Order: sequence, then structure tokens, then C-alpha cells
Amino acid sequence: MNLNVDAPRRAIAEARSVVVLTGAGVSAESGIPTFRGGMEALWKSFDPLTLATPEAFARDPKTVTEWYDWRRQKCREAVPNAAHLALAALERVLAARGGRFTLLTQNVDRLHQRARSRNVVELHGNIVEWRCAATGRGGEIPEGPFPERPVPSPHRAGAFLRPSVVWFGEALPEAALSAAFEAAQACDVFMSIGTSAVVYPAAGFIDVAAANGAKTIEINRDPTPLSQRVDWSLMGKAGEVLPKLVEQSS
Ligand code: BV8
Repeated sequence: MNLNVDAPRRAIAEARSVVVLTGAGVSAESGIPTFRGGMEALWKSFDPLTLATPEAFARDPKTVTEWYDWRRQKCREAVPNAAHLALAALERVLAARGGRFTLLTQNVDRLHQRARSRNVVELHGNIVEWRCAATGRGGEIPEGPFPERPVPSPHRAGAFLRPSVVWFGEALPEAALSAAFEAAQACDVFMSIGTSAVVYPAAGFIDVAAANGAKTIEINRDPTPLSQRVDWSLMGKAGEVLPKLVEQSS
């Protein structure tokens, strides 16, 4: 790959505060299907609006639970890839020089945390914690596949457990929103990695950063609505490009 990463790498090396937004493309090399692209794109086999909304869960809790349980198992079997590890290393490099690093993720697979990233803001929740859809109280679940779907809630007769993800039409967690907004406003460099940049408000944080003078970098396998707008658009696999950016930015 003959990507010229010198200028973006220098911007990272000189940055006091870096914010990274990741999407499904960062977990693709761990074997977790993305949503909108590639052979195994989740949405190709499923219509997002039939599965990732509270209305869908209310209408067909069995199918929605089966889809999320299938994805939950894929997440459990997955291991962090070079992209996750490079981001965790970059966070340590920033910390070592007294800088700030914030990782905003749209992913629900917890692979960033398993790669030992520390300051992770889960914009769309996570797939490992499930809660009572009626009361909101947490529910214990087995690591392996659910023995029955939908999963009866222990907190309310007739209610079921749902994944602690943010569905379309649901508000993002207030704490995540404010942490993301504050970090985006204060950063020198904002990196958008492995996301098609079409889901809001997650896709809007790069505009907050750019409006405050941050340099912007995109790493993505395919062009997105951001590609013409960022300072540097690096087309390629995150697991291949990120290590090149990080190794010399220390
Ligand atoms: C809200 C849940 C309000 C968990 C997800 C019109 C305009 C603007 C906004 C809207 C609109 N109409 C509706 C909306 C709002 C809506 C929205 O943005 N819709 C979009 C589709 C238009 N947003 C919402 O509903 C949000 N909530 O607005 O609430 C509100 C306020 C107050 C009170 C009540 C309500 C909620 C959004 C969250 C939805 N939940 N997931 C789950 O099931 O996982 S979104 C889902 O899409 C995932 O979280 C995913 O992360 C996210 C974004 O997808 P990507 O991560 O980008 O993945 P994708 O496959 O698309 O792209 C992968 C990219 O990687 C590709 O470009 C590919 O080229 C690249 N790639 C692949 N391999 C690699 C790679 N890159 C590098 N290396 C590789 N190896």
C-alpha cells in the first residue's frame, strides 16, 4: 500500500488531544460483519428497520432476540485485531506525553475494551448487557446462546430482556453524548475510522471538531460522505493503515 501517511502522522504526533470515532469497519477484520458493506453485511440479510428498533422488538421479540444473540456470539468469539490494538497503543502514547485521548465507538462488541483501550465512550451501547424491556433493570444472561428466545425478564411477568444497545429512534445515553461533544470540541485531531458516516448524531461529531479547528483524518475501506471533506482520507483496511500511523507518532 503506497499511502502517504507522513502529514497525518505528524498531525497526530503534534496533537495534545485526539478523538477517534470508530464504526463496524474496525471490527470487520475480527470477523464481525459490518452493517452496510461487504459480503456478510448484516443489513443485507436483514432489514435494519425490522430488527434494530424498539417497535421491531415489541412486534417480534423472538426474531430480534435471535439476531442479537447470533451477533452476541460472534462478538464473544471475535478477538481484537491490529486496528483495536493500534488505537489502544495510541492512547498510551498520548497519555505518556500528557495528552488526551477519547475513543467514541458506535460498535457494541466491546473489542476496544478487550484491546485495553481505557477512555471508551459507547455511543450505541453494548450487546453484552441485557435489561428488562419493561423496567430497565439489568438481567443476568448466560455467556452461551440463550436457551429460549425471547428471554423472559425476572423483573416483570410477561416482559422480556432486551440488549443494552441504542436502537434507531432511541436517544443516545446522555453521558455519552455530552462526553463526545466535549471531547470533539476540545481536540486537535479527529479520526473517523471504519464507519460509513451515515448514522447521526455519531456522524456529526467530526463537524464539531472541524468547526473548532481540529485536523480531520478518515481511514476507511470505501469512500464515504466524509472522504471529500476531511484533511486526509486514507483508503484502506484499518488493521493495515492504523499501525503505520501510530508506530511513528510516538
Ligand atoms: C436518534 C444499534 C433521536 C446497535 C445502531 C435523517 C437524517 C439524519 C438522522 C436521521 C434521519 N432519519 C433518522 C435519523 C436518526 C437516525 C439515523 O441516523 N438514521 C440514519 C440511518 C439516517 N439515528 C437514530 O435513530 C439515533 N437516535 O437520533 O434519536 C432521539 C432524541 C431524543 C429522544 C428520542 C430520540 C440512534 C442511532 C443508533 C442506531 N443504532 N446500532 C446495533 O444493532 O449494533 S446504528 C448501527 O449503524 C451500528 O451502531 C453501527 O455502528 C452504525 C453505523 O454503521 P457503521 O458502524 O458505520 O457500519 P457500516 O457497515 O455502515 O460501515 C462500515 C464501514 O467500514 C464501511 O464504510 C466500510 O467501507 C468500512 N470498512 C469495512 N471493512 C473495513 C472498513 N474500513 C476499514 N477497514 C476495514 N477492514
